[in-house]
Amino acid sequence: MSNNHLPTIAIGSLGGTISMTQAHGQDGIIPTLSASELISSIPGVSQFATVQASALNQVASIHLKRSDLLAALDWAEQQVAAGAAGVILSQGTDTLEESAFLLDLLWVHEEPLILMGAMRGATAVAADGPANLLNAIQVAASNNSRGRGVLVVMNEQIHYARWVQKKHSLSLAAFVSDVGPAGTIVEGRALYFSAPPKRMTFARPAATTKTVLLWLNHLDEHTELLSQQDILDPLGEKFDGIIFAGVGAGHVSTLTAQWIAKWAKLKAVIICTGTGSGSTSFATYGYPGGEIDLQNHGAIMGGFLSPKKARLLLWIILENGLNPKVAVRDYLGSMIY
Ligand code: DAS
Repeated sequence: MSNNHLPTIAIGSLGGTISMTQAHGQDGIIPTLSASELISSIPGVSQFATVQASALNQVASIHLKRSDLLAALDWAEQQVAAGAAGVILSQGTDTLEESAFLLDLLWVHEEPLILMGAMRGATAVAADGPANLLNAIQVAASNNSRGRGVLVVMNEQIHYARWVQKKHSLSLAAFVSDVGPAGTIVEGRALYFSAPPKRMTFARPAATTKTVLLWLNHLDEHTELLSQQDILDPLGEKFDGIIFAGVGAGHVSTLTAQWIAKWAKLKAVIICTGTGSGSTSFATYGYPGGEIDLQNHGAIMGGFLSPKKARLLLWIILENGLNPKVAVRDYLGSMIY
C-alpha cells in the first residue's frame, strides 16, 4: 500500500485480545494474528494512510515486561526517524494504561504515539478490534494529534496516557479518564476538546535495574505481619521505592505508618489514593497514618497519580538518578493548570 499524498503510519503489534483467536480443539483464545493480519481486517484503510505493519511481540499483556516496552519505544522512534507521521502499538488491554503512561514519560516527539487494543477477541461477534484500529489510524494520521504525547484510542474515544485507566473488566467502554476523554473520532476525523496539554518527559532508562513495590492498603491490614520486624526489614531492603495505594485520600494504618516512618528515610515512598479516582489530600488529616503524619516522615503524596502510574513514574525517576520529591512535584505540576 503506498500513496505519496497520504501520511505513513507504522503499526507494531504486541499481542493481546485484539490478536487472539481460538484454534480447533484448544481451550480459550490466544494471540495468533500479526499486525498485517489485523490491518487486512479493515476495508478501505488505504484511503486514510500508507500503513506499515511490524510484528513486535505476540503475548497477553500481563506477559509484557518494561524491557519489551523500551524495545517498542526504540522501534517507534525508528519509524518516526524514517518519516512516519504517527505510530500505533496494539496490545492487550489489561496493562495498556501502564504501557501508555510509561511510554508517555519517554516520548519526546511531536508525532503521536497511539496505544490501542480490543475488548473482544478477533473472532467474537461484533469484535471491536477492527473499528478501534481504524480509529487509531485516523487519529495517528491527524495533524490535530501532534504534540499531545501518547494517546489511547478505544471505543471511539481518545484519551491522554496520564489520565486513562481501565475501569471495567469486560465492557467495550472499559477505558475512562477522570477528567473526561481528550477527544473523539467523528466521520474519520480526530477531534479534541482542548489544546495539547503540558508535558514532562524523562531520559530513556538504559536498563531496568530499580524495583518499586506496589502495596494495597485496607481495613485491619496484616496486623500480625506488620509488627514483625524480622519479616519487614528484609522486605524493605529489597526495594528501591514503595508505592502505597492508600485508603481514601491516601491513608494507611498506624502500623504501616510506623513502617513508612522507617523506610521513607532510606527509600522513595509515595502514597496514592487507592480509590481509583481523584487526588490524595495533602494538608487535611492529622491522625497517625493520615497524610500530614506520612509527609512528616518523608513520604510523598501522589496527587492525581494512580498507584500503577506512580510506580512507573518512580521507577523512571530512580533509573535517572533524580530526586524523587522534586521530580514527583514537578510531574504533578505538569498535570494541572
Ligand atoms: N484482556 C486481554 C486483552 O485485553 C488480554 C491482554 O491484556 O492481553 O487483550
